[in-house]
Amino acid sequence: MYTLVIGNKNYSSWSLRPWVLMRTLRIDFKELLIPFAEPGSTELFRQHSPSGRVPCLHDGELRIWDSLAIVEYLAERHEGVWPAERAARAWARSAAAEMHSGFQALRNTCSMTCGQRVVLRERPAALERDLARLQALWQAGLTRFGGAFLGGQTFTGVDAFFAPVAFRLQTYHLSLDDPCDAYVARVLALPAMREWYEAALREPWREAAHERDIIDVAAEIIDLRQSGS
Ligand SMILES: N[C@@H](CCC(=O)N[C@@H](CS)C(=O)NCC(=O)O)C(=O)O
Repeated sequence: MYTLVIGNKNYSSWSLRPWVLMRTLRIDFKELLIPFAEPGSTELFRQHSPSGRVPCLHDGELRIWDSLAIVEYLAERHEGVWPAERAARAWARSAAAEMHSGFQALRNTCSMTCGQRVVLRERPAALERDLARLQALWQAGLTRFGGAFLGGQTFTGVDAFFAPVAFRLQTYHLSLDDPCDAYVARVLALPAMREWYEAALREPWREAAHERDIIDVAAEIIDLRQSGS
């Protein structure tokens, strides 16, 4: 059986991608969660992942690190990781790659924290540009392939790549147009997303660097995490 090594569910956007894909596609795996910045965690990250970063998939002796490499590895072994239709698959891979290497302002201003609700102090122009591109990209996928999801009727790798964005939009009260907001609601309602979210709320860890990133951009914060303030 696979083992998927991940970080904190509240913060680790990269970990969420393969996790939600594997859960939704019913690809069996054991989860190994290593919390950030706990005593010994740096050594554990290095022990379980060649890059010292998560996610990392273990398949027997094989180590596959980086969320995009993991999804491509899974696509070689399991049906449904990418859309079946060639044009949809090409589009889905392009959109996932764009997410993987882009959307810096969205990532930097709105770091993932599933269990908080944050009113931003300001919305920098670069963030507005990322949101406009996100909306155009999602509109294209939703209209072109006629599905509830970006590459068609079923949840595939491209949706997994944007799943952390759904949490970010919820956390920071960011809204797009109606079809895109409906897509966000659909993604957030998936059983796997609910499972991740509930687990994030129960996590006891607070990592100083992540918490600081959020305080730095916030005008107002509501913490929904257990024992949150
Ligand atoms: N491009 C990588 C990024 C992985 C990454 O940056 N992971 C972060 C957590 S979300 C990490 O492991 N940070 C630990 C550290 O920097 O020590 C991927 O897609 O997997």
